[in-house]
This record gives sequence, structure tokens and C-alpha cells, in this order.
Amino acid sequence: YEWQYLDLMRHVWEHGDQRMDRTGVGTRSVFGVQLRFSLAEEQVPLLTTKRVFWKAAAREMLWFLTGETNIRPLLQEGVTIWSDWPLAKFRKASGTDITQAEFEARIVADEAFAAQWGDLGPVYGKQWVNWDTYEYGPDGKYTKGKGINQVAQVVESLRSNPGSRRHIIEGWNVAELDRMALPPCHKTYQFHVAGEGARARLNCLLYQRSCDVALGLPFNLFGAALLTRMMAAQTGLQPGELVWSGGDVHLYLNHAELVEEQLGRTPEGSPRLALVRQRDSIFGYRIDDFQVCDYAPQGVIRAPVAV
Ligand code: THF
Repeated sequence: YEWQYLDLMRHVWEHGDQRMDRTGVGTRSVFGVQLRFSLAEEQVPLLTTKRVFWKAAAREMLWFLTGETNIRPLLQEGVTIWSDWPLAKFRKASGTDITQAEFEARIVADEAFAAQWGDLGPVYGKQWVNWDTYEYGPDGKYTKGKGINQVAQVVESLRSNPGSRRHIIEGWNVAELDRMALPPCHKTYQFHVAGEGARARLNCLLYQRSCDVALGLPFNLFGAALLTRMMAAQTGLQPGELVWSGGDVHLYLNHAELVEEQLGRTPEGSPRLALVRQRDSIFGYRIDDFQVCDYAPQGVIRAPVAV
């Protein structure tokens, strides 16, 4: 299965359309891609051609499910993948060139500082579990209603109406995009139940509007697989297939060394993902509920993230 990823990487690098992008780094990009991964028998799309820090991806997914949008809880667990955006904002506002490590240490140590500078705006967590609603009075005026927990609703709809074509978790809240540090990349998760009875399988289709193939995609695939596994465990369904669909699928020009190194490697082994504990709710999982077995990846390949 990993060849799908490597073939995509090669295709984007060799045939992608070269252009300048928002970050100023420049990319090679193709538009419209689909990948498919089986999640049956504990299979998981976790790359072996470089070490992927799957626990960071798992902690990120658990963080989304808490509804948090502040990077502080991530940093408290040593996950630094979301630091660049608040850091850039703070540097600009303060006119200092504080290092990333200094900034992160301050977010962890100083709650008030974290509240002011660590928030990403209404990103994934907020939209997934607390999408704002409005209640309109007879006079046409509105007040804020109760937020919608899309994740809980999908768990419920998978249980009560598995055949539905509306099992969707949506991050793209049009009215709030301008308050987000970054509009959602992996914006839509659609779940789907195939088959019936004890053999019914849960599939997930993730639509990602913009994809950093080298850094983001390995995380996003693992995260989506994990979410699907938790969903399956909560709804009594067998894990089915993960279908990944990308819009602007790109490689940053400063990832040349990573691309060359990784395309020279051959996948080895088939890692498996086990959920070792059942929880009462999709919101109850913790990092040590997840075990990855048979994972003996090749070495880390470092590359800079475009902000
Ligand atoms: N912006 C860009 N340019 N790329 C992305 O992948 C990306 N994301 C999230 C939001 N904006 C993005 C952030 N997710 C890494 C991984 C995921 C990220 C951001 C960065 C990263 O640097 N990974 C390194 C190191 C991992 C570590 O140290 O733990 C790696 O080698 O995998 C896509 O969701």
C-alpha cells in the first residue's frame, strides 16, 4: 500500500506544475488525487520509508476531539507541529526574534501568555465538537444557540442509521475562516457503512483541499485511520477502507532532499494498529490506548515546514 504514497510523491515531483504559493516557498502541484488503504486486520497507513512520529499524529487527533484550539495542551505533551503559526504571529506583533523553543516554553509556563498567543482561532477542534449555531427570534434578532458536536452526532447516526449518506464531519465553516490561523486542510470526513450484520464495515473518505505530501500527508493518513478505528470501535463496526482524496496535492521545492532520499527507499514490513482498550465514548480515548506493532521504519528524514 505504501507504493501508492511513493508513486504519488514521484508523480508530483516529476509532473507537478511548478508555481509560487501562499508561503513564498514554491511548490510542484497536481490537482485531484485518490488513494485507498485497507484498515482491515489492524492494517494502518503508516509509512515505513521514513520514521513517522505516529504518537504526535495520534495526540493531534485526540486534541481535535477535545475541542481545543490552543496549542498549549499539545506542547504539554511535547507535540510541536502547530507552533509555527502562533510563533510567526507573535514575532510579527512583538518585533522580537524569539526562538521556537523559547516561545513554546513560555506557552507552557505562562497560562495567560498561552491564552493570548497560543490560540489558532476556531480551527478543527472548535468546528468538530462545538460548531456555532444561532437562534432567531420573531423580531429577526438572533442569539447564540447550543454548539453542535458533529463527532457525537456521527457516532449516533452510524449506530441508529448506518445506511445514511450523511455521516459527515465538516471543518470548513465559511463564516469563521478568516478567524482561523489556517483554514482546514483535511476539511471533510465522510463515513460509510458497507455490508450488514456482524460483518458490516466502516469506511471513511477524507477530502483534503490542500496537501503537503512530504510532511502533512503521512500524519493526516495516520490520523484519519485512527479516527476511523475509534469510530468503528464505538459503533460496533469492522474497520473497512480509508479513501483519501486530495485537491491541490503538492511538494514544496525545499523538500528536494527528502524526496530524493525517500524515493530511493523500499517499503519494509506491515505495521499494525491495535486499540488495546475500549472506551465508553469516542471522547474518552487516551494515547496509551493505541499500540503500533511491527513498525521498524527506516530513518527520520528532516525537512522544513512552510508557514
Ligand atoms: N502546513 C504545511 N506547510 N504543511 C503541513 O503538513 C501542515 N499541516 C498542519 C497545518 N499546516 C500545514 C500541521 N501539521 C509537521 C507535521 C504535521 C504538521 C506540521 C508539521 C512536521 O514538521 N513533521 C515532521 C516532524 C514531526 C515531529 O517533529 O514530530 C516530520 O518529519 O514528519 C498538515 O496537517
